[in-house]
Amino acid sequence: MRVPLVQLMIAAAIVAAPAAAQNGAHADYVAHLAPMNVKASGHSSSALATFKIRGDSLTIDIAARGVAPDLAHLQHFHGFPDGHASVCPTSAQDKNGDGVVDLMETEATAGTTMVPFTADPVSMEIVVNTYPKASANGTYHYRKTVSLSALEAAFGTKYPGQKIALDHRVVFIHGVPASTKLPSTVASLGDIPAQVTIPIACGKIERVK
Ligand SMILES: [Cu+2]
Repeated sequence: MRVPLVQLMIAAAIVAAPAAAQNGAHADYVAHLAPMNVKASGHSSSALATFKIRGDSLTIDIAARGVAPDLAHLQHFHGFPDGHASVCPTSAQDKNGDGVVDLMETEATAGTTMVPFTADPVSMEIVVNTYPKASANGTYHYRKTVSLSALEAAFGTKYPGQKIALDHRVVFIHGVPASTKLPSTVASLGDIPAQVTIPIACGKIERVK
């Protein structure tokens, strides 16, 4: 029996629609990153981060300015593994009063380091050398498109039962030159120098479309 082509097309459209919706099909998120630790870092850094979901494509775009020049900057979204919403820390999170809100002190309001914005976010690898490097005038533009389903799968492996949930996360940019003098009380991750992980900008991700 021959089924007219137009009927096949209608049937295909009906089948395809829920699958696309499941993938979030079409959504835009934005984070306006404001400067942090300006005094200690000597830089007033800011950035605009956008996240565009089109079907299974997630395009991450981060344009930063005022960051330490000629330096690779760590950048990630941070969040809580139980899914509750993060907010950017304020100076109130400088619990030891050393004048710096260090990476460890951000955890109370922002949670933990989750997804890296590197050459390969889906790897979920945090300690890599593919973070963007700032130009001589302290700007950079990072842009990466990944498979949303692949990222969700990697995320769900690391945080079982959890979703990426962008609008519950915050974006951080980190890093000042190795030569920057910081108080010895500024904490970092493992044996990574505090100059590498010090947060210099933060912004909460909001859904805009
Ligand atoms: Cu981070």
